[in-house]
Amino acid sequence: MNQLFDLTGKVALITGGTHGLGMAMAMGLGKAGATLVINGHSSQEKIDKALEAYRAEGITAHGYLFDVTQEAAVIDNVARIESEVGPIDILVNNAGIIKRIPLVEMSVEEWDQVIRTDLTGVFIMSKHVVKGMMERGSGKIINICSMMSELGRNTVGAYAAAKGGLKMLTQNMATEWAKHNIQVNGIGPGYFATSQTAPIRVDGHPFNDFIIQRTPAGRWGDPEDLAGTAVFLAAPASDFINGQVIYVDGGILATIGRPANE
Ligand code: GCO
Ligand code: CA
Repeated sequence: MNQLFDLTGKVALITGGTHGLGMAMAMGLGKAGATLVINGHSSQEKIDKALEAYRAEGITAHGYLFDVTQEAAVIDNVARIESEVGPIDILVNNAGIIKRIPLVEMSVEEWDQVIRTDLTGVFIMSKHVVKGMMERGSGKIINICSMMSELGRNTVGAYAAAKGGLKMLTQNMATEWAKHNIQVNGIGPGYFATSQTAPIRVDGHPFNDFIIQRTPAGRWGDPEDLAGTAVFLAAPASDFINGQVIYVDGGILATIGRPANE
């Protein structure tokens, strides 16, 4: 394989790598040669099922059950991973949640939960993984952003605040850590067919038609569409790229959209 995109011998930790976009990106990293470590927080069963899926593809994968918002658990599990699997070369901060509630109806508890998972969780994870990267003088951190890092949408205010914040956190991490040969970049997925978007993707749902109409490519993203960008940002090919968010969106951010009859 071209060395620019070769991840052989690298350890990649993907939070929320049990399903959806996290799994699709992790599959890409694994097929490029990385040893995978996936994190999940809901159940060991879900992790085991995911590990089976990776192993069925011939990918070496390990699973760890912990919550990225709990600092003590993060410290403990990062240490376990580094001693049981090896130093973490690549961290993909993918774990996230969404709540679709208008801001005037949203409780502070609901708001806090979204910010805590989607923004604070990335800070906690990165803070504890980057220390080893600094000592070794290399590392790749990929933060999973969103269309909502750039655009607003009714009902997703807390998510947009977190994902907009995550874009700036990405720039700030790059600012502080680039001198250690650590690259911190983001991926901003457009609208993808996953369980997260299932409630708004059902046939006949006005949002389903809206997204297809609003996306120049004329379709929802397939999770596999993200794998190439994940590999690129994890590989030597991107060693001088820092603090950028690459949007994988079928062209959504390139355009204002078009009238329904055009
Ligand atoms: C929504 C969607 C989005 C996407 C994605 C867009 O309700 O608008 O769920 O938030 O999941 O993050 O990039
Ligand atoms: Ca490197």
